[in-house]
Amino acid sequence: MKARIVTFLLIILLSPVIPAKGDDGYRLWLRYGRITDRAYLRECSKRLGSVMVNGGSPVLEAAYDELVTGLEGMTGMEIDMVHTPGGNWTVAAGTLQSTPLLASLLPDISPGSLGEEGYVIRTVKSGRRSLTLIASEGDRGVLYGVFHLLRLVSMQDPLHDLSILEKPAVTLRLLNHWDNLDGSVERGYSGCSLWNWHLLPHYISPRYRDYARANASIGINGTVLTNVNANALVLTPRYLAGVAAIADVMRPYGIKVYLTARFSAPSEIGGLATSDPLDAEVINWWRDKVTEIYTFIPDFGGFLVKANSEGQPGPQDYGRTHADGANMLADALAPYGGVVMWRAFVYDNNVPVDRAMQAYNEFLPSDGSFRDNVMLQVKNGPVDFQPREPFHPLFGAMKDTPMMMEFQITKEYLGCATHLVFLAPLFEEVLRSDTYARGPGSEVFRVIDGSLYGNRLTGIAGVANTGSDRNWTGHLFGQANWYAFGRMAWQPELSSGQVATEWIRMTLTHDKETEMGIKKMMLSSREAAVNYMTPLGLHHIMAEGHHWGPGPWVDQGRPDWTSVYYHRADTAGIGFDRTREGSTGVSQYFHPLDGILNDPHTCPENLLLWFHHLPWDYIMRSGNTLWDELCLKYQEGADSVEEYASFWETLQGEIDDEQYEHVRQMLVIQHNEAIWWKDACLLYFQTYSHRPFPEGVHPPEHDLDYYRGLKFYYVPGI
Ligand code: BDP
Repeated sequence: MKARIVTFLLIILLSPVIPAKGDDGYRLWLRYGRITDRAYLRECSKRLGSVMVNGGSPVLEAAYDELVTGLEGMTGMEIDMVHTPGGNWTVAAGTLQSTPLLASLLPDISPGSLGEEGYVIRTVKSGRRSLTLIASEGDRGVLYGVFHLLRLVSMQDPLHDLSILEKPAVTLRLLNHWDNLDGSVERGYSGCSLWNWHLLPHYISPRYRDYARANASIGINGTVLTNVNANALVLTPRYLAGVAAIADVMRPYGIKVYLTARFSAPSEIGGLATSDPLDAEVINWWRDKVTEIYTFIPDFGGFLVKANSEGQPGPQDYGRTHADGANMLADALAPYGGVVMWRAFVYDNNVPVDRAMQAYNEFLPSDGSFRDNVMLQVKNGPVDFQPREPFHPLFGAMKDTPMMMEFQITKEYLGCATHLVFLAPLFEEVLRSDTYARGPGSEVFRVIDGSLYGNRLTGIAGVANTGSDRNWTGHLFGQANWYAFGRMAWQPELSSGQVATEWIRMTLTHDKETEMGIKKMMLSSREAAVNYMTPLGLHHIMAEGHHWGPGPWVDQGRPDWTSVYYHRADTAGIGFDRTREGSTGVSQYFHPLDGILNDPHTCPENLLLWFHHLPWDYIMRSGNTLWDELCLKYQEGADSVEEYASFWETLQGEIDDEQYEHVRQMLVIQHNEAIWWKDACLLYFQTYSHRPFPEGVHPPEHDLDYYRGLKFYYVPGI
């Protein structure tokens, strides 16, 4: 004990007071860097010096290991592990069942109130001792509680009077990897896939465990390993052995593994003449395949399916419905407790209906016809992960089908991994949108957490932005989006500001002023991107194919993949008329929202051109004409990035050198690209508006032909 105090004092005296140098970002928000605040260190030493551990499951082992590693890293203390409840400990972490002492110290926690994943963290007095307790009814809850305590320490939050009770609001909190078996990642901008199928199952990269730790620390409890544009080969034994090896690493961190199921697999790898979901042989094939999968992975989570969407096979190829397809797979999985996440991202160029309306039209009639273990996974907006979209009208409309939210963490349409765009405000905006499905207060998050219609199954998925880059996400601030997704999946009502604060303190700095500056930048960054890419409700005007950079002129090929389909600019004005006189898209929303959106004077201006085609001289609330407002928004977006770049330069020496320099260079790229977006879009739209740029808008650097002529051959992500 004495030796520990001496070491501790030495560490305090020798602790560096300058920021660490050369952080390559690998450790994410789990840096566990040495705390330099001496008063806080004293508090840690008083309260967290010895941990009572009890129970030896792999999940509890992972929890204890993390607790000790984290505390030792942050405080420099050597943590005592005490194995007997009667010993001299200050922290206890365990389940109420396996550690009766915990139950006796927490008499108000009644059985069933926390569940497998919920936990309490509480400071209690026992005689003269002040104890910190982490307790759950399940091992995973203990793990989450441990990560919560580590977060508090990492943020240097007070530790003396803790009274925390947390339970996840959503049951399935999943990452969706769009990773291919060849190691590429569709719409991935941070290197190659994390999964090395060539070496699996024999070589287990240490990254797999660190990936699991990072996810567990933010409450993510499932991962879909493969691309929605699926490859049936992953269902063959050679790959299933690899899936099993990954699942073994994930399991102690409470993470289940899922796969995408290619609907034509029975014909492709099973040798059957058909993949018709009502064919007896096909039904048997899937049943056997699922049984085989569970012999490899006993806790396999289930299938994510993209069917009859963008050329993928599906039940409609055989004249069957989405429900026929989903239910057939669900029946095969049901005996093992697996689920089907059936994607609603369907649209057909041959259907002469506004693309934004097609998924609603397709799925609403099938509400109530899915098996209990099927969820409909719906993108946040009705088109495709644009910088801003209204929420998808299926949220609230499907009363008898559990709806799973799909966000895109990888920034396919928001500057790839090059732009600093914090997505929490986007997640928050969508989750808090009121659907009015059961009157005011029927927010999207209440659909997702099941409280609106009393759904038993609840879920939220994020298309991952992780890859083989050393810092996992390409841009350092991409880590914040992974972090935000997990935290908001656990608690959809969490604010973007809270999430930003946590991430900044855990990743970058504890200096208040620096923190406030970075937070301000993060919280405004999504709006900045909307402004320099698609202001006032514009959407889908990016370059075709790779989607990098502007392409408002794209007018060739499949119409619903062009830009002109969406912006509809002409000499009369701009915007997509989705009013009752137009495509009638507004009518898919509940009353009174339909009416609010239908009228340009009540429609939120940030969605104006999503719902309305308006004349160039339409007068905006600011008093500007629509044309002037559009130009000024583009300029505002580019100016915001210039401000971020200047602000960042003030941080030299305030944060880690490597982090500083990485972001500094990225912001220079982002600023150039923001100007590129502004110039290209404004020059193009000017060919219709025939109006000059208003005062305050910087003249474009090149002419329109220059921007139209830019060609890029090797953009990442395709
Ligand atoms: C689009 C992507 C495409 C995906 C598709 C999907 O461009 O790569 O396959 O979404 O979600 O945004 O299925």
